[in-house]
Amino acid sequence: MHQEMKSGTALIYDEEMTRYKLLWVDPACTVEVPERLIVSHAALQKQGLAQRCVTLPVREASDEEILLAQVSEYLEAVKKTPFMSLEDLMTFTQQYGDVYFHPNIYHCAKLAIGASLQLVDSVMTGQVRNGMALVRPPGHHSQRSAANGFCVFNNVAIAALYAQKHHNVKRVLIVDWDVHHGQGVQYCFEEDPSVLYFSWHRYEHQSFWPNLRESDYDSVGKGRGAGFNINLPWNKVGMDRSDYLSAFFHVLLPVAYEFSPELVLVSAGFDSAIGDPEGLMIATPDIFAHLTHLLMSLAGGKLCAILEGGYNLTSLAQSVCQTVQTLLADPAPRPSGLSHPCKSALESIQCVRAVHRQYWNCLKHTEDTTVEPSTKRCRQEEGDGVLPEESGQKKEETQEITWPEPTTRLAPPARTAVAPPAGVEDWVPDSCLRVKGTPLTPAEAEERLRAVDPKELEEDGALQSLGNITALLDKISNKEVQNGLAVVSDVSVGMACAVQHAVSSLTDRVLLVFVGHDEVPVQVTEDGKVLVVQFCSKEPEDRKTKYHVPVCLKKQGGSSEAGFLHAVLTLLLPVAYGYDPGLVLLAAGNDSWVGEVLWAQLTSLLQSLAQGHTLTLMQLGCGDKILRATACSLLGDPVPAVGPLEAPDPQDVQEVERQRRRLQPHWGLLWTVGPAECSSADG
Ligand code: X5A
Ligand code: ZN
Repeated sequence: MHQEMKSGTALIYDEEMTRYKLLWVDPACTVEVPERLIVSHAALQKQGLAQRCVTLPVREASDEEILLAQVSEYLEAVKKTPFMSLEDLMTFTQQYGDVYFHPNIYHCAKLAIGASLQLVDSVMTGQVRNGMALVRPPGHHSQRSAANGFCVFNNVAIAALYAQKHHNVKRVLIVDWDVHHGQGVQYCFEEDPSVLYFSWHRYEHQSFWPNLRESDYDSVGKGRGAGFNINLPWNKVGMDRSDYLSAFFHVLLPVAYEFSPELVLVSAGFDSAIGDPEGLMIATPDIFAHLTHLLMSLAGGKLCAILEGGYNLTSLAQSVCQTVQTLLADPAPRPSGLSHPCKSALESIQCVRAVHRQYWNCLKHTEDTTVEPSTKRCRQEEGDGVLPEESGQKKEETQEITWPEPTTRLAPPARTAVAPPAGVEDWVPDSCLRVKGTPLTPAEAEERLRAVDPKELEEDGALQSLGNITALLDKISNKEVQNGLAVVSDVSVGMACAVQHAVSSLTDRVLLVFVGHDEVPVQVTEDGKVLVVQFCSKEPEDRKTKYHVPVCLKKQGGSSEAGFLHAVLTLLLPVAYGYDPGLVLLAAGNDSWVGEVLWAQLTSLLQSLAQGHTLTLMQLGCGDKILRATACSLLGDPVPAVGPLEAPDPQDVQEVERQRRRLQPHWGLLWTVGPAECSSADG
């Protein structure tokens, strides 16, 4: 109830947009079929997802709206297409690349924009939290006066400009995860620092469509817009989930947080998923749950996904469902079996980080490698006739490629259970389930907590706290609730108890994230049952194992937020995704310095793991504000944006980088340069 009311998800679709198709033979355009929308919408209905969304009607965009990103000569020309003969349509089409016209496409193109603007309106007015528009024709290849790549008008570019004009939005982030470069979007905002455009795309050293020099990583924007265009070219096919996640952890997310958008638009093309005949990538549809989730913590959750490409009907429908189900705040599937990005992906990631380090504080520390445009490098490599190392693993042929259907994502009947201390519960949101456990007996407590000084259990409420923790974990274990929050008299004792109980009855992998200076009362062993990430300001004793990640950050100053986020995005998340816990335990000690905004961010981001199974432990007396923020984040409410970040403290960054280097041999998602270091291979 809570979730559907407070964080509604809009779904915008109209069958009318299926009513145009290719009327002649053109091999370049055969994949762009009406069924793309039909199967996507049918899958959403079949899974009961469409019914959970707020259905909004489409509308036609006005001339004025279209002209936000197109010139009037072009608009006037397209206006004539409904009245053209087949022959005239073919002739008209020929002046553009890889696109086709149809008597009804102008109408559909106006609806595609109108759908996108309806979505922006509903999100910006707060009618819903987020949403998706299922549209045809797509938009990101459309240029001011040209159709291109199945696109007539630039839906996403117009949506961004419309949001700025009508909703006073200052900064818009456009994430283009379609497998093609949205060059039309790049051209539109090249000189505009108020719109940050990120695109990854199949490139293969410029040999893949649209074969543009300016799709390479060294196109960073122009003039005042320098730094606000981020291209991540994929120079091989066969990119997988680890490649995509690394791009998010080490390029997009740090920059996006620093930029601090007020609205996130996603050019949501699913030709970057497995089975697609255009992309030839191998990331399974579940990856879109994670990409979506990771973006939902930005801009106060204001996210509009607008369909672009996606040509394998099975993969497309599954990917659309993964995206919408995540927008609806259902728990993401566990990110199992991740490894490390491939050599070619690492090279691209390293290059894009290097060219952007002069624009973004979060990238300042990256190696100042001199990088040549990848187009040049390719000719050298291929001139040799020697294929790069990994090319054997990345297969060109996709016939008969199959993958398991994504698992059903079931949300437990209740989202969040809270065990508040008796009498003090003003801060508990109504939709939380309240839980009171049976206090442990002293004998039970001692049995469970052999590592803890029994004196600590004599404290007021200690046994009740432990009973509450046990009760919450049991409810998570029984799938009665997704996550829980316990306010405890002693966080250290609570952590020890929770880890012990979770390992014995819930999962064989617990991720413990602790903010505080006390020693973590947990044995970190090489069997990997527990992985501890500790944020603190004084150097903890370094337990030299891959399962202990101390992050020593400075406590005060305006730059502490940036340092903390840097650690979360580039160290904690990559390790956590590689570890793939069955439970996340999040604990704030009584000396935690992390404020409620960052804490809510952390809580929100970590819910992409362990199917959302998170138990949070907070110190009694830590304050209603942070308790309420935590509970709301656990409930799946949008978390407040952090705000544009200052430069992180260099010492903080050094500490994170030190740990990153130490742990790289063990956690492949930490890598940002090739094992041999790609630049050394050139020179
Ligand atoms: C929206 C989109 C792809 C055009 C490919 C033409 N367009 N070869 O995915
Ligand atoms: Zn595409």
